Amino acid sequence: MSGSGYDGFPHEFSAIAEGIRTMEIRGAALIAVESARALKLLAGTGADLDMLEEAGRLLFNTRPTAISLENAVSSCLTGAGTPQEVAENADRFIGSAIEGKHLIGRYGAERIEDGGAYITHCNSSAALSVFKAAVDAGKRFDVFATETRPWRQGLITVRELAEMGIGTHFIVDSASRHIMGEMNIKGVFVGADTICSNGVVINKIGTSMLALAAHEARIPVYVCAESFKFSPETLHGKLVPIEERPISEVIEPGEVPDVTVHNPVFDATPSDYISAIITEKGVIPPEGAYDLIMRFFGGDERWTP
Ligand code: RUB
Repeated sequence: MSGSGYDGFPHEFSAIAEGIRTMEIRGAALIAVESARALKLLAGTGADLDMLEEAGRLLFNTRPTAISLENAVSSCLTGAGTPQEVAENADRFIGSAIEGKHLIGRYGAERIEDGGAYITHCNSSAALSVFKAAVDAGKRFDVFATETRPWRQGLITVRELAEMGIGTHFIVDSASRHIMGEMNIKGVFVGADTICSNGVVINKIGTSMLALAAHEARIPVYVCAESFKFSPETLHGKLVPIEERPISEVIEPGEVPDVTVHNPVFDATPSDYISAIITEKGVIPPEGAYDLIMRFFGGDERWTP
């Protein structure tokens, strides 16, 4: 990987950063946890604080939209006086991410009805933790997973759902509104990459259309997200950058000559279409995002468990 910005970094570190950039490692929680792990690995190789800071910058640049990654890196680096402290901060971040997912599952499972049917979009470990906790609580229900063009993360989701023994269904993205009516859908559960101070949720492209359809169909939309997916930067007006990925993910190169193809991979869902955000700190209305950011990020913009 010489010349790709990783020169001088050990392979264990660059493999993780490159895995995040190429989406071999994906999902807002996992890229955050893996970034913390990458910094811990680096700290263990004798890297000094300057190198760890540089590593943090390299990690930031792998995927621009998910604030989880930035919050993980700053949770490890901000205020750390030695590489050992970076490693300890990384362990703390990883531990609370695991615990957080468990709590989200528990709280979210309260919203799953025995015999109900639900929709999920993309592949969110937080949303899946809700379904898993509901199964563990003895509930039986069905989940419809959207394909999620263009990366088709829905295929990962249906495998995970089926493994849990849930009645699993696969639909193309555009079938969502039809299925809501036909299948008596009781709720939509999605994840988040970034949650803004005004309660707007940034998640996989198509989430806003799904939430709009659910709003029109009077079906609740639940966003499942750890508190490290909230963005303190949005308090100061920053807009969330929406990642654009190669158009080769959408269409064969040259298939439609003279046509501009677009591939934005996230979108913004207005708070009006969100019934609740299920976090490890509790279930909050989207309007509660401001308070949560003030409480858990403090004045220094650093997420603390
Ligand atoms: C994944 C995606 C997920 C969120 C939440 O996008 O949008 O819904 O990241 O996931 P991509 P989780 O596949 O482009 O990374 O709940 O696992 O953090």
